Amino acid sequence: MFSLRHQAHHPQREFESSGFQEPFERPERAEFIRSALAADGSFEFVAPEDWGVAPIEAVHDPGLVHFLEHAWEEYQQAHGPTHDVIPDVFAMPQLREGMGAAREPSDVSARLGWWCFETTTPLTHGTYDAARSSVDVALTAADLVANGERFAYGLCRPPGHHAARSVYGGYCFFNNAAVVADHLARTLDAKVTVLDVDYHHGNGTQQIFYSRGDVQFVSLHGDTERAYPYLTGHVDERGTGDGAGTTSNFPLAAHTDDDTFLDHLAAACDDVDSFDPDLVVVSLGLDTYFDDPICDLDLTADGFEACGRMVAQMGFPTVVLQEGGYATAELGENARRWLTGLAP
Ligand code: SP5
Ligand code: ZN
Repeated sequence: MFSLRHQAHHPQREFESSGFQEPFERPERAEFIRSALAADGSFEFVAPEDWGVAPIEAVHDPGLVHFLEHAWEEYQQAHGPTHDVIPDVFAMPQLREGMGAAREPSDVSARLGWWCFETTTPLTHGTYDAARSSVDVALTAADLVANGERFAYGLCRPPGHHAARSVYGGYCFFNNAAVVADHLARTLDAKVTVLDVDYHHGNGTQQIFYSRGDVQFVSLHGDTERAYPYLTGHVDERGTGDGAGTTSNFPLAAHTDDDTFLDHLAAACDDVDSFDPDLVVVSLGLDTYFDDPICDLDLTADGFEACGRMVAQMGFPTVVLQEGGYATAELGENARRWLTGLAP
């Protein structure tokens, strides 16, 4: 599943560590993956369908969806012309400590910091369309698996797992994996696992399902004591209420290699087996690669193939959705190897 509409999201720059830099999350990422899979010859490409906003609003605040649809235009009218739109003030709850909850501001600049939690995720003219297309790609892949395919891969861009119910960031706008997991759980009355192997903790997915018993969230990630997004991903986060025990986190040390990662993945798969889902959704980040420019794990292409093989061995119907991965030139080969391990 792949859509060219991702190209409409093309930020000029990312504001991080007190400076602007070339965005790491850029359109070529998806192009490299698409061309590597096409060159392989054993992948069948399917065009995505339009699923509308209803499945998105089942996991996200409709206010967030509405904001993302209109914010770029509103900002241009108020402060434009600009190519990228980035918040400059954040609605930290501490500002109103002891004064009751805040209300959503009316000013568009203030609303940016209400709906977005950080500075590296610009809105551009085409961001909303690209983010919608990414969800359509994910849901079309899920639909194939719901209809009997053992595996499908959604080449999602922009990625999704940092987007929580009511806030976007981390290069993510709509949480593709969460939309898919919720959609499958509801429409099939099924138990679904989201297995997140991106380098970064899938804070958004964890938040969306933290109190749900029908969707399990299992994540391997660089320990958030040192790694983005910092505030979630600890082993003692296990879920609450109906979701008690349905969240598992596996924080990893810097320079974790293939063998150690696979040991942790085996433990994660044990948790999945115990939950015994009807379907598995994989949040596939390839930023665990040794040469990723913004991460510090040491996986290789052979390791990725072994990961795909281990996930397939669990035996569940599986939807794989693309998340991060910033070693752009090697991204296609790494995705191809992971998927080849899954479905040789
Ligand atoms: C989907 C995905 O992989 N999102 C990743 C988002 C990472 N965002 C930037 C991390 C910023 C870490 N800043 C470290 C400062 C070191 N100078
Ligand atoms: Zn990541």
